[in-house]
Amino acid sequence: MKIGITCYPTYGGSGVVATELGKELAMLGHQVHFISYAFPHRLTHFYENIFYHEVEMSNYPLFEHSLYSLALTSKMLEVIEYEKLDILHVHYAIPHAISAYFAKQILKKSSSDIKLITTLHGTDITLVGLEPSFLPLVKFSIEESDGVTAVSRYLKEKTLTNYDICKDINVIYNFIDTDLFKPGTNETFRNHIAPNGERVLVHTSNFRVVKRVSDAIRVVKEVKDVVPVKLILIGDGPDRSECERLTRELDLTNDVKFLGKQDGLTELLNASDLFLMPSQSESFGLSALEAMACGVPVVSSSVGGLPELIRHNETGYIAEIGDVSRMAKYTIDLLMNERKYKVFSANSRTRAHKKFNKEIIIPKYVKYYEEIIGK
Ligand code: GMT
Repeated sequence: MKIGITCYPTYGGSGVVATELGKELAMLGHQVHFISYAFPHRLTHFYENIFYHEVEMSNYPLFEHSLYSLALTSKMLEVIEYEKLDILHVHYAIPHAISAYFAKQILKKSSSDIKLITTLHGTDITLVGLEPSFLPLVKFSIEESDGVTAVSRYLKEKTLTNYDICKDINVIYNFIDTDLFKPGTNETFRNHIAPNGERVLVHTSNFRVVKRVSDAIRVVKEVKDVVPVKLILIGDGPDRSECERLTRELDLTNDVKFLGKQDGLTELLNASDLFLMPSQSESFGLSALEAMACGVPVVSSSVGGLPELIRHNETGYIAEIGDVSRMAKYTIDLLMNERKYKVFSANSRTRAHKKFNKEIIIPKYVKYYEEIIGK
């Protein structure tokens, strides 16, 4: 098959999923064409079957605001027509699904039969998509897609109810390469971050307000008097300065370390004992899955698709949003009970491997492509 993929190319789970999917499809012998505004950061080296098409932006002085959606449509048109794509698979509805719809309509005149698949990832449905200026567009683009997938059952239900849509949405969970994300040790970093044998908590995100990173910091405040811990915070974003201020206010500057954006996530997870995900909204929680695959149990909030990923009292614990004291209690419970910890750690790895391994999920996408092409 010849497959076009449009996604956000830099940081963020939807771009990671889209790029890893493209790599796997290419390895299966399909031809993959990425169409975006920048080179996807997970394409770390040259892949024979992968091509990249950058969206060209016009900077005509009259256009005070960027016309990215239209420029994207133009690039889609070009790639669909000249590369003879079978499928255009867009990740994150806004604006990708709308741009793709226009491209498909324009190409109808040249009797192109491109199939359009939209994968819904999260805030495209639960947050920004609900803004009055976007809602009708999101609803329309979902209804007009030839196929739609959602990364959790929760997100599927939210889409159907929030947008009053009657459509078959295929739930295909996010996936992970469990040969890359696997348990291991990283004593060098562990000794550096926790020189006195403290336990290491970790959180990684794009530091948006929905991630509630400040709750992870407050958990440290409650845990550290019972179990000595360090918290490493990986990633960057709008809420980081506020989190740094809170860390100073709570007198935790020695216990909470902001590492910023990092590559080498597996090494950092291998130096960690427990992952905190206190999000306000989370349709799946790919970073929690990465931790689980490394045998790191997760303490999370009970939102969105997280209960489909994390098994309460088996692979981790789930608490109400904002219930910092309960999250702290669960953290202490796991860190103080070595036997239980080992069981949870093994369960996390097993669940990641058995249910969310790429070997299980990628064939679901391929099957779905075939089904949509066959329609
Ligand atoms: O929807 C977003 O906030 C952005 C998106 C991203 O690009 O990071 O995250 C969503 O997609 C991920 C991959 O499918 C999911 O693992 C995240 O849970 C989801 N984020 C939210 O729902 C907040």
